[in-house]
Amino acid sequence: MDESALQRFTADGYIVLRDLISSGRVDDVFDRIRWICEHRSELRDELIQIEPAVREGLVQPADFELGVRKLFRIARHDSFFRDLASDPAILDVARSLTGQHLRLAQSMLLMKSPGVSTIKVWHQDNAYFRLSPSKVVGFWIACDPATVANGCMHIVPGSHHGGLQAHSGPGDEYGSDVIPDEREIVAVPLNPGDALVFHGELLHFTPENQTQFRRRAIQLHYADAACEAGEGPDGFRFRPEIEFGPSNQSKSRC
Ligand SMILES: O=C(O)CCC(=O)C(=O)O
Repeated sequence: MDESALQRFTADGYIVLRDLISSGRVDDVFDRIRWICEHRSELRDELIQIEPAVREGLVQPADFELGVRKLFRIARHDSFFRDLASDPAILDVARSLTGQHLRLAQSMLLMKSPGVSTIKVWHQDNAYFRLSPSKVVGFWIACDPATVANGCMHIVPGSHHGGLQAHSGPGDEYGSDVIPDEREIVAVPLNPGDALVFHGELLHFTPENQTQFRRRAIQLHYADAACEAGEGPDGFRFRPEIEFGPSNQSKSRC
């Protein structure tokens, strides 16, 4: 990472990296998601989150995959996503922003299908992890084109400087008690393969998908291995997935 990108990350709490993963790899991601959904009986239920409207029987999507909101801990459980999360290009950026000895704090597939999705409320990811010091960075990698209309990331530049805000609410509605002013908010549309790289205490939100097109994304969080986790919200337990030693050669599943 060059010095100017580092300075922008420090000041604004985010940078955008274009073409972090290739279009061929994005196609492989789609194939792998399909495969995982077809073999879902091999995944524990706690690793799949279904959209509330689908769970409650209000909407019936054309297939199972279109009703999935999130797949959790996917790099821990699937070798394809483990390889992706171990990509040296991603690890180099994560190391520049956190530390040499890293942990993959969390991996997720974020699906936001048409006709079923809801917003993800304003929050800071470190409100879940409670990592101290807050040397944690997220990569939100677009797989479909991510637009304002289909639910791209929205952020508040510089909000990481304010530290952790009070959060409350149940389950996936756990969010910041402070809602940002419209004028502070920046939408971050991305092309497939591009990544928003953001500080673990940057306030962010995604609106619902109002289009008929899919909006799939991968989210990976890395933290300095020396960070200590505090007590997160009810039902959330910090469980890192992979540990990466200071070189790209040493890696172990947590
Ligand atoms: O809807 C999204 O893609 C973002 C979700 C998110 O920020 C999260 O789950 O922490």
